[in-house]
Amino acid sequence: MEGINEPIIKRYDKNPILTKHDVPYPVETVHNAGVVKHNGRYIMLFRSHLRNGRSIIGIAESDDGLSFKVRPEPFITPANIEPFAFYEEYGVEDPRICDKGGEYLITYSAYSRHGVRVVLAKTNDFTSIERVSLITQADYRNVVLFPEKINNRYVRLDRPHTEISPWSIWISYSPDLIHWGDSKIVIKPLMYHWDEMKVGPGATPIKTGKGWLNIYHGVFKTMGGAVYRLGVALHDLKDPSKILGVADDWILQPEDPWEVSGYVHNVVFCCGAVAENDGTIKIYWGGADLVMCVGTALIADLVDLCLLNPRLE
Ligand code: BMA
Repeated sequence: MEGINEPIIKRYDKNPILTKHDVPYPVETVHNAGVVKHNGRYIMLFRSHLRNGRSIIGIAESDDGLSFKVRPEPFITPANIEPFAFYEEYGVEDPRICDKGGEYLITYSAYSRHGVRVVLAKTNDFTSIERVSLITQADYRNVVLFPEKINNRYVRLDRPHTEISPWSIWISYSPDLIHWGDSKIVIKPLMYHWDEMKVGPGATPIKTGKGWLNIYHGVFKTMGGAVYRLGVALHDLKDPSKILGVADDWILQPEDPWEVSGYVHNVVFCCGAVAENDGTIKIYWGGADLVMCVGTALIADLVDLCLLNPRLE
């Protein structure tokens, strides 16, 4: 019988699935990875800190989505061509991958003395990558692209920084993936709730029969520091600025030793999930900004959590 305290995400019993010891070049962390299925195999783009404290993005492959092998060379390192080099001086972080029907769009954070911006890049084969454009100004992170055009426009979620209110999830639209506008705030942190400090998009939105499933991260400040957890929200299929429900409960919190303690304590942070044909989803998260972990859930359970147990604003 399913226990009342069974978690909605079942952690893989061989977590963590990837650590710095699996990487054949010097890095200190392996975390915050985007994952996608390409030609039946799983491709993971993961962030690693170098020993200078700045980050690069490596690549790993897998047949089953659980056991990954890292390629000998990193996949994205700071650019040496302009205008990207200027804005990637301090490193590249937290990639998301969007499968646009065989072409893969990658969005990642670019750090420099001018702040953090988001770069859009693309690849067809995960052997080479072409940078397309810087698609935000400074002080944006966590851009996730919807995998299809909606009402003839590209759609994204992102998370601008502000000093005035808690950091929130916004939606924007584009005719060409380069020029973005019509922006609107869609999910705010809720006071005295597990995500009260800030929220941000996590995985590329997953299309379900009942709406777009958005796996996001939320942060709560405690006397022991901030705690990063994962939550879910459901966006209307035809108008994703319309929220059908934000689940009241988190779906994952730091519990395993490598989530509770590491490079940054008490962090589970998601940049990617893969929906399988059998109704399950593999959710990938960085544990304590140090290692990569995976777990599975039923997509229907996550959707129900949004619709049947929504938080009250
Ligand atoms: C956020 C980002 C993430 C990181 C998280 C926890 O602000 O920097 O890349 O995983 O903090 O440290």
